Amino acid sequence: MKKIVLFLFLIATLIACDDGDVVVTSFDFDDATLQNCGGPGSYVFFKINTNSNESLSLLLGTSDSIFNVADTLSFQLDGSTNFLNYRTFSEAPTASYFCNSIPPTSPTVLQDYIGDDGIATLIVLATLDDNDGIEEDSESNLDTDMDGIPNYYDFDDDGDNVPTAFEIGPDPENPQDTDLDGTPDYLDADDDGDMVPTRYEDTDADLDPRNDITDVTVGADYLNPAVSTETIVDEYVLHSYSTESAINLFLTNVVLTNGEEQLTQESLPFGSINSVFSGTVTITPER
Ligand SMILES: [Ca+2]
Ligand SMILES: [Ca+2]
Ligand SMILES: [Ca+2]
Ligand SMILES: [Ca+2]
Repeated sequence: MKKIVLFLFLIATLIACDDGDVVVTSFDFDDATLQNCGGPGSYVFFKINTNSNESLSLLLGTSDSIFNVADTLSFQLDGSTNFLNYRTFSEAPTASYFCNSIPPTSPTVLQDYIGDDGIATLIVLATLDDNDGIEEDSESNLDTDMDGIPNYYDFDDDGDNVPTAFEIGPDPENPQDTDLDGTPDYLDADDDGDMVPTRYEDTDADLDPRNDITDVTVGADYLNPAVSTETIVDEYVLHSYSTESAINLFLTNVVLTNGEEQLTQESLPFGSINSVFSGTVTITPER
């Protein structure tokens, strides 16, 4: 059995060979997981086939932050700023091989193909969420307060400076509607229906109407129709939302060169990573 395997292996080897040297290339990364490390100035993406001791790695030298905004980015492989490496090793490398700033001396590189022509395309998908307790359609650009932030990641949907999560009340299925006008507080710019917008029932103008209380037995003025003290506040409170990015990476028209040897790949899927970046964004919407 071993002999048959060896025989088939040699055939595969000889097919890949065009100048008489024995070139061992399986170039099989279908089951390998795409991994990444690095950041602006040196993004590294790599796949390791631990069975055949080979790796495919891509370096992108862009100084931009490429993961935090939904976009489709294209990079021309040029051999210096952006390049691909296909390597075979004496034994399988680990992630640290690609992620150390000083390249490790082991395992030994047996063959090193450099891809200095082709296009790397990176599709970045970003999921933005205000975590406000309301299920909102991320396909919809509905923007109730027209502050430029669609409801699905606007933590204050009606722009009254009282966060949605606070305005919903105890039961998200039946959000609170203080003035019973059919519009729940979190979408109502005048929660108590006293004709003074909630954002203006902010006597100390600290961008929080919740702490302006004339009658402690009723509560905050913005929920008390008997109090209609108006203070013009035309600023929005600081907004925050979470963002998580997924990527899909593929290469097209790649030419990998190792001396006289050349491997061409018209279409080379590199794989995807579900959570390549996550963070919190804070912004103050413009009025
Ligand atoms: Ca909005
Ligand atoms: Ca609000
Ligand atoms: Ca209402
Ligand atoms: Ca009021």
